[in-house]
Amino acid sequence: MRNSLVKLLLVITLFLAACQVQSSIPSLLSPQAHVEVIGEPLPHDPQAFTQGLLVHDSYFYESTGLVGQSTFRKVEMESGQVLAQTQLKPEFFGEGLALLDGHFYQLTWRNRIGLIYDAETLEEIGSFPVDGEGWGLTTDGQSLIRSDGSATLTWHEPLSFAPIKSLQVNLEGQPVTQLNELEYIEGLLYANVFLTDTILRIDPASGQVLTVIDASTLRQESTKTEINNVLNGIAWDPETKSLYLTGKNWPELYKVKIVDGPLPTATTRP
Ligand SMILES: [Ca+2]
Repeated sequence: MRNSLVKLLLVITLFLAACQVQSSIPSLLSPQAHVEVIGEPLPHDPQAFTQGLLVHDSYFYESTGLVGQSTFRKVEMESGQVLAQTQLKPEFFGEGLALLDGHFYQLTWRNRIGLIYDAETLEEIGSFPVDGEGWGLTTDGQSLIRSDGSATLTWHEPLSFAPIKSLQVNLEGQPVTQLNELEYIEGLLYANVFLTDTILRIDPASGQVLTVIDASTLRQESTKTEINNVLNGIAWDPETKSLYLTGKNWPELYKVKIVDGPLPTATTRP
């Protein structure tokens, strides 16, 4: 009887350990970092199923998803107030968002089309074909860079969206799939890994993961009851050199800094 109890406790312990590992990217060799929140959280529309986020001229621009609910919107940073919004066609599922040379580019997930907006008027002025799925989108200032749920990132020409090159993202020699929201920050790529609290810092030349960033401190209560309400918004303000993170249907958006080293455990945290 006692042996059975010990075995049961062991199984439960191993199960809990496995759950913890699955919630982040296991990495013993790669440099690790974690995020710390700066100041008070900013409000974020809890109805916004965030799929793309960026900062331009001190405003957030956001792409939201779900069929029948997808939008492209301009948001006041401090208040979270939606200042302008375009509702996508009901069949479109909004995804990644990038700004390049006076145009916003918004991906759709499986509609095989992307939308182009004038950056001044926010009017939709065109579209482009997408070969495959659209997940995250960002720009290095010359090309658009797309994730598609796999471990591969694809560089595209602006306007035509013609593919230029592809690159596989590897962590310790293994491809990392489910790359999602993207942000290009000072020469490096940052990517959410779908359904995890992990952001990867990636060398855009080699595809190698340089740092595994633990953002689990931001996890919302809603994530525990709705598996899809995950971390999924990375925005960099180049003017203030500030980094912002949020998630799907999260009521808050955070200004954060990335701190070297793993997240301190509860026992070592001050
Ligand atoms: Ca972004």
